[in-house]
Amino acid sequence: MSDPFYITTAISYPNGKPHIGHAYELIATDAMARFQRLDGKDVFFLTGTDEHGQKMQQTARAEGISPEALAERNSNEFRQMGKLLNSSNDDFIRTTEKRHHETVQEVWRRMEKNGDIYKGGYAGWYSVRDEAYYQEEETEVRPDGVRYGPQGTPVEWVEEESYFFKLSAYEDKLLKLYEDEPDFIGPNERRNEVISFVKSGLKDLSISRTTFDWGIKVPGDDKHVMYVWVDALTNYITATGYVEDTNGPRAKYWPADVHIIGKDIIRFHAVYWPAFLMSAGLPLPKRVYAHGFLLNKGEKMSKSLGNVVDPVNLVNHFGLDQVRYFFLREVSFGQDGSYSEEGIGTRINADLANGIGNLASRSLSMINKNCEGRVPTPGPLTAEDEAILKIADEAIDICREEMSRQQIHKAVAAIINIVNEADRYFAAQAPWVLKKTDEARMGTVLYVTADVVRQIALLFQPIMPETSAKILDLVAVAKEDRVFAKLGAAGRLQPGTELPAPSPVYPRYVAPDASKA
Ligand code: ME8
Repeated sequence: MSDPFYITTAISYPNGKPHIGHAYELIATDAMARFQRLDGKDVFFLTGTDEHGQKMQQTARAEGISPEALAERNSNEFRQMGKLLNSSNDDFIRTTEKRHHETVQEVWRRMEKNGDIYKGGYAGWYSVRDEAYYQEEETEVRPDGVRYGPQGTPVEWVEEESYFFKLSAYEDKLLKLYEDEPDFIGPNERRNEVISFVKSGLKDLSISRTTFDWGIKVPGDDKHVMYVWVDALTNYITATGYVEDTNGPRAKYWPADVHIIGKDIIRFHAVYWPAFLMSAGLPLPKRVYAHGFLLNKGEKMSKSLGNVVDPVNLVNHFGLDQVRYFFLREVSFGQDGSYSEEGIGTRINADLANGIGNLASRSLSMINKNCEGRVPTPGPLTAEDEAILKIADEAIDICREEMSRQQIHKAVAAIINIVNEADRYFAAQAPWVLKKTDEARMGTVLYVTADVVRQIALLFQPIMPETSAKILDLVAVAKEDRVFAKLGAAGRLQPGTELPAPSPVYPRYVAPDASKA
């Protein structure tokens, strides 16, 4: 039996259409899920939508529809985006589903039974948009006369009866968790940020609302709906069925190996979530990893700036794998990243068209013309042949190490390094010269290059699933051999195998303006 591996994205608010930040998170998480699958793990990959809360209710009211209808419509948009991006998620959870209501209410009852929930009154500066209360010193009144919270959203004074979670009782336990499990939070900047937040003292958390009703009801007190974060975070365990049955078919996936989220919600995942789970007596996820924010040409995306790029347009313009590649290569996963059309175009041409695309097409065209379209039979290998094969054969070790720490960009860089080395090898060996002087040697060089192309395509599958498959078709790799176990000597190309006529996989990107000129 292969080891289970459970990975999640945040669940998105469907109060609007998905934007490029959502697409980015899904692409990155998909690449990690695909990587582990190809590496032999039994993967469960979850994404979905976070459909309750005041913000949803307000947006729905503004549009003159019910929150159910709003959730349904936009949740479908998120599902569609997943299809468009070729996301390989195994499930898509909606917090309005019955299975989720049941799990959340059970988790609540367990926290209550453990003595961590009490009723009290709550008053404070509340941001509807952040769905969070802030302390007075975290807010400011701006020249427009409006008071704003730390995320730059307006806050209002709210007083209500509320249930509280005894978060203050978890300060030491959380600090011990961060110390005992140094990998619990990544990257390091976020870990430090969370530790200093917890060290500064934790207040009990208001976890129910009476001012609106679009949410999961508090067991035994119908006037209250649960605070949306108690509801939302629990989605990760709902989908495994672990709370209902620790022996159920998906229970083996809990605890999750890693929750992938954006840096703005690290506090919820690294402070509240483990505290809730400890209270309910449930196992904790192994890791929470926060990626950075995408900036459009260096500016924060915002609807008012009009630069919230629609992922559909981006994919239609550049191609899906090209977009996936760009974000995973260009942005250091864990840091903020900036993108622009020029930047994407340049990357596509440098790394894909001129890089792997060119290497594959030059070597495979030569095989097609000079080796009767069959994988040539290699002669004795030279030190140069051995050296380039070794680089390709061993790249998986680097990729595994980097992917285990969510350093996707470094894994991609290791694959691109093979392309660069192989280009150098190909140029130095000059098989087009050997064609006239030493055909047997030409065959060896083409064989070695084609096997390196095979390995590059195998490794690129998590990043660019569709185009990698095309390259693997060109080197006639059987479907069942497209796994990491076949990297290196285990899956070398078989001499004599017939290859299809090569066709280009990565066209050059020409900016629309330039093509008119
Ligand atoms: O926060 N760049 O939902 P959400 C990169 N429902 N990532 C971005 C981004 C950007 N510009 N904008 C948003 C929520 N994200 C909650 C999560 S989880 C139990 C509940 C990321 O739709 C953001 O950081 O506002 C988050 O990880 C995800 O997109 C969904 O954001």
